[in-house]
Amino acid sequence: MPDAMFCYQCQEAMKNLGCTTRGVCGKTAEVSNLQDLLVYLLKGIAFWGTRGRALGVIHAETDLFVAQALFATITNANFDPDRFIELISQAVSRRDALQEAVQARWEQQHGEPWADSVADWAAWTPEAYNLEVLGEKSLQVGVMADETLDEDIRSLRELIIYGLKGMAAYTEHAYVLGEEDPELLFFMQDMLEAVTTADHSVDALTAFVLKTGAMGLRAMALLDQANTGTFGHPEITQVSLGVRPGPGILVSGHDLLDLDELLQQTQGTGVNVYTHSEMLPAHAYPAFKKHPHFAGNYGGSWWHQREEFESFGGPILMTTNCIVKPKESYIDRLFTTGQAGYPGCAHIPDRKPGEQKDFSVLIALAKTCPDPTPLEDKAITTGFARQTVLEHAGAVIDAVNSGEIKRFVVMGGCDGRSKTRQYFTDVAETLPEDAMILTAGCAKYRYNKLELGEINGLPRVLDAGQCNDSYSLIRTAQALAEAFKVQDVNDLPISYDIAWYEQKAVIVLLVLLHLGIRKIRLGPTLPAFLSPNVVSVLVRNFDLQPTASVLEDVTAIMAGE
Ligand code: FSO
Ligand code: SF4
Repeated sequence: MPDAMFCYQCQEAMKNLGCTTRGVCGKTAEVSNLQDLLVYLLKGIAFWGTRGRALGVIHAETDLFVAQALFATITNANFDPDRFIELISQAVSRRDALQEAVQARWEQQHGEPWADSVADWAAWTPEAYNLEVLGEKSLQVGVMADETLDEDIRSLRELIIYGLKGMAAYTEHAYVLGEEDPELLFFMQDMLEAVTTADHSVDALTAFVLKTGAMGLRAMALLDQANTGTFGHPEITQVSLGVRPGPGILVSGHDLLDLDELLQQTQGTGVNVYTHSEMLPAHAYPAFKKHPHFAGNYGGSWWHQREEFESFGGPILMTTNCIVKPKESYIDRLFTTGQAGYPGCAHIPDRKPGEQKDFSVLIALAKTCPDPTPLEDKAITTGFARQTVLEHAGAVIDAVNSGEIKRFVVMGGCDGRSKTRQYFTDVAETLPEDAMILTAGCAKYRYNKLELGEINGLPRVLDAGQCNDSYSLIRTAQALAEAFKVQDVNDLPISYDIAWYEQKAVIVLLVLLHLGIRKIRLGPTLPAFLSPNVVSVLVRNFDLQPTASVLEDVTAIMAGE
């Protein structure tokens, strides 16, 4: 396979233009191109899926497969070419089964064979599932394959696809916990079909972007229901950052069911369980807190993992993104599961019906490993999801009325490697003491270990949870709007200073735009996939703005600008 690729789906895209030979994330050209081909074939499933629905043909497993496959292509989730070859092969066979059923139903209903033309993505079948054949095709189907495509159309199409990827991740997490919403799966295919439709104008695609935000909100609500319904509502919780004597397993990513099963399987084994990065908020759930061996959080956000996984010393489980190229020193202790994957790392297989995943190999390995090396010795507070905030609504409202809280600043999103992300630490430190920070996602690690004090007994940084728990922040804003009898959420004393990295942050952004939230600051850079005209539309309609200097932004935020 050649070394040419094109990917600009995340904030770390090379020179904020795009990665063209190898991803800054470590993704090879080979994997990037296979991901392009997989998305191309998902459009083929959408071709038949959308037509099938009109005829009453629904393949529910294939609908979910589309979400899982989209999830596998998000930044830093899966680097394994073999996994993508397998997904491509599944996509083709599922697509062909759907095609057969749709055409048969058509003939049954119309009394004549299907005669409509069929797009290449809905029909192309490789002669073999190997890198040579798939690689050659993949070069014809990527983001830049059609050089003549209008740049605004390309930009809006990709914005929709990246939003769908984030939505797919959230939807899949909800499905794993038994919360289902087929409309979300149908919508993903409607949009995959829409982005292949040549006559959709800029205006039509812009409307689809906002519809994607609306459905993103629905996906986040579904996941919130799944998480809180299964594990209880998060409670205010002090999480230790230190280590205990005894071996441990470190869990990263977002999948709470994986954590749940691991906690059950490690019970009474003498092996402690620690969280890393986005798994930190799990400590706030009643179902997990009850385990005495759920020991604490180890380290910081995802991109510190090369040092932290090394010093942890024991097995590490990556349940989703964000994976960084592992060092030799720990690659044989690094395990992936679900949609995550890395060549050379052992993968824990999916659950068999009615059974848990089998984590015994990690537990056995942990017992042979040294105890984790301590990194720091303090505690941080999490658990300010919607229920907790509502329980403390009185204190919050009193503090606003008395002037103790002048402004809320939503600083959710992702962390990343760029030095310019120091901006978010500096903003948190520079905001005056009457500003309360609401956060969710791994962006919080830029300031959640600072001593920023309290307001009216509440910490100045209220951590709602993982990036998907931005849903809680939205519910908090809506509750404040109700309490202060404000019609338009933009009239609340809330500002948005969002850090983004990958496609889950893209769907969160689209959700905020769908809710009509204006004056969002987005950093550390605007997405490379937004064309200048698309940026202008977002600026004109939503006052979206790139982050500027810390002082400029803090001054403007406190002035409500
Ligand atoms: Fe972070 Fe990675 Fe949660 Fe993302 S660990 S960057 S937006 O995967 O999903 O916040
Ligand atoms: Fe580059 Fe980001 Fe794409 Fe990785 S995901 S190849 S860093 S744009």
